[in-house]
Amino acid sequence: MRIIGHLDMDAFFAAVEERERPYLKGQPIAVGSDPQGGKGRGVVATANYAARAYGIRSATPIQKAWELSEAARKKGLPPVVFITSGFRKYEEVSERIMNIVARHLLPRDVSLFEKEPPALEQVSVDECFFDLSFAGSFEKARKVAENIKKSIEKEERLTCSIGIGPNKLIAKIASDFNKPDGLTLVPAEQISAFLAPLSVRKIPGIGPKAEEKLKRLRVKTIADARKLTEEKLRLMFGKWGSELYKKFRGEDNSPVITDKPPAKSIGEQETLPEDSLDMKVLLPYLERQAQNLASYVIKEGFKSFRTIVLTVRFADFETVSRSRTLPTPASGAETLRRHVTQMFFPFLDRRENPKRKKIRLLGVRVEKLT
Ligand code: TTP
Ligand code: MG
Repeated sequence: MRIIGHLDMDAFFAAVEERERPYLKGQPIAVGSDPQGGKGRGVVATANYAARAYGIRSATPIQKAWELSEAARKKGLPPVVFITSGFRKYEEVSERIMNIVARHLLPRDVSLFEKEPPALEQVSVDECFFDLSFAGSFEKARKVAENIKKSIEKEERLTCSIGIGPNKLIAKIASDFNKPDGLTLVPAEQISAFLAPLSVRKIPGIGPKAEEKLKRLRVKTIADARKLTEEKLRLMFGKWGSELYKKFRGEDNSPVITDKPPAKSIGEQETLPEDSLDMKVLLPYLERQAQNLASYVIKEGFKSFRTIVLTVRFADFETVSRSRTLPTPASGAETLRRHVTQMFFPFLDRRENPKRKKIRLLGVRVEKLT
């Protein structure tokens, strides 16, 4: 039995900005180009759910978004906070999310080694398909999905929505079904009832034009669309009509195309039980990670590493990585520990931590393995 999952982050860019600025909690936020007091050009990349209540969403012209915000302000509602996007940052968060998902698809020890690529296909910055067939049943797949959601919540303080179905088509429609923070399962026997009341627009590929064409035949829901014969659909849409005929019935055989395995690296990261800036608390964590990592390197059949990456996440979720590439390959727990500690000290003072923020997570990774 195939069990496929689809994950999509909720209001992704906006949620990343919101978590980094606690004072924005609950405020309407639009991420995109600069509105320049209503004269700006460009569009909104995304809006959080509070700003969507004002009618602002992805691709809304920024000028229009500004007007909607002003209109809300005149009604006594909070104006929209406009944030210009930092795509680089979202890519980094995206990568960490994909790693979290991947981790849950593999036995614990194997995931650490990034050995076999997990059956995960990233399809955009904030969404991916993954194969959950290994779980064996929908109920067990639900457990895995719940754990993925919990890990993302705990490690990234972000919410996502997950759909689970017998194929990619159903998984994708299901993840969108109960946003934000949803988890929707649609086993094979429920496909027909699940799809029936939905708008034809929920079928990926059906945009405003196809919707309009169908509307002329008084077809609005997928149940309506199922009354059309395959021949009729082919007349209307050409070859694509046959695909649509299947999609209206929830049929889809497309495979999860496993992404290329990531570059060889081995890493560990750990969220501390409590935020801290106390060297006596933090150093033992790093030392233990260095120790573990050095033995994983050997266990994985490598002799040496050349690049060491230290990741520090502060209490406010700002995340900084510093790497050091050695002139020659090195090995051993003691060497690793020494470098990691040296790299870490600046985070305890002005050099890397001028605001003396507490630390929430520490991670160490080694690369250029030979
Ligand atoms: P989406 O997943 O479509 O949107 P979203 O995550 O913001 O909100 P939802 O809760 O409905 O999933 O897109 C993911 C990110 O991609 C989004 O945060 C910003 C970016 N994006 C654009 O830059 N332009 C666009 O037109 C769209 C649709 C998305
Ligand atoms: Mg999304």
